[in-house]
Amino acid sequence: MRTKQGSFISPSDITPESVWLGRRRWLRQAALGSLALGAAGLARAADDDSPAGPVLDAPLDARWSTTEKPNGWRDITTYNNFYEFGTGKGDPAAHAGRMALTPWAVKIDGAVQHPMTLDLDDLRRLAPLEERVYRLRCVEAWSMVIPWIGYSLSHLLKRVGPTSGARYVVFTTALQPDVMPGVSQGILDWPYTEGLRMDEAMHPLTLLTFGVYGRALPAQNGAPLRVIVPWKYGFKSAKSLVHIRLQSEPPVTSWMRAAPREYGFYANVNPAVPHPRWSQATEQRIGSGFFAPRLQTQPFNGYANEVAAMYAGMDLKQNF
Ligand SMILES: Nc1nc2c(c(=O)[nH]1)N[C@H]1C(S)=C(S)[C@@H](COP(=O)(O)O)O[C@H]1N2
Ligand SMILES: [Mo]
Repeated sequence: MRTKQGSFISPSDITPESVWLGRRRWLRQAALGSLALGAAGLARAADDDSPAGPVLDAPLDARWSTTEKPNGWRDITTYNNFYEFGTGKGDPAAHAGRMALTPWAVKIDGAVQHPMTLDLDDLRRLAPLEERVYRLRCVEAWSMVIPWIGYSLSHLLKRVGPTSGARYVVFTTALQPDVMPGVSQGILDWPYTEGLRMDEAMHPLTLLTFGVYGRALPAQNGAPLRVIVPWKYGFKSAKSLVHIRLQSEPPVTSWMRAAPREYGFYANVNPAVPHPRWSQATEQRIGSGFFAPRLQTQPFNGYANEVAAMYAGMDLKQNF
């Protein structure tokens, strides 16, 4: 067990790294197999579990990765929340492919010395890409294990030079109403916005994410780039980013406005604070099979050793 996180995962949750590496090798072989088989192989690849799309490979960063068995590509790319495309779990996979992804630019401004607008190539080159295998815990009480590719958001934030007024970071998602059937249904105040305190945004676990499973992010997972904050409920991990703003005031995010009686700004995973309509004590690991027992949800989604110090002195039952 090389990672700190291992210390609070129960042994039955753990898949030895050799099995995980074996899976990666297996997936590569499966991809080669479909090349050798030509069109027949590609047709089969469409309904098997092989990663697809442009290759975006990066070395595994074991320091920040769990050794739990990752979900398959199919789970990760067909069971999604991306309300811009509808509220059904299959809606993002059905509709997000129509999003216009090129050209793509992200504006970074506000309380910074060097406001800038960067295109996707600039952003990808800004720091070395790493593979980070993280748990994702949705507020709806399901979870997955996902091998993301990206780098710590802190690299980008350091580049723009935060000023002393930079206490919060606000993320804004792309808004393309013509191709986003969920936008005209109301649901949230669009565009989707999320936010972090500056120290949370600078934490090495907070990942500016460009890929998954060795491929560029599929549209439904937030192409071409998103943020992943693994110790918070999944809704904090905003997709398809177009704007990152540093500011002194705490933002009111889309979900805070839409559901003020549910979770607040922090939204740290906390099994002790139930949702108004359901418990958060346990979670269903997607893909584990209908009869698999639910897992105990861990404080901070199992990242307490890494992040709990940021909340010292805060009442986590109030400031959720
Ligand atoms: N723009 C945007 N980002 C979003 C969402 C959304 O509806 N719109 N849903 C969030 C929720 S609730 C979750 S659980 C995760 C899901 O990410 P995934 O579909 O890649 O697993 O994305 C988050 N980011
Ligand atoms: Mo979620």
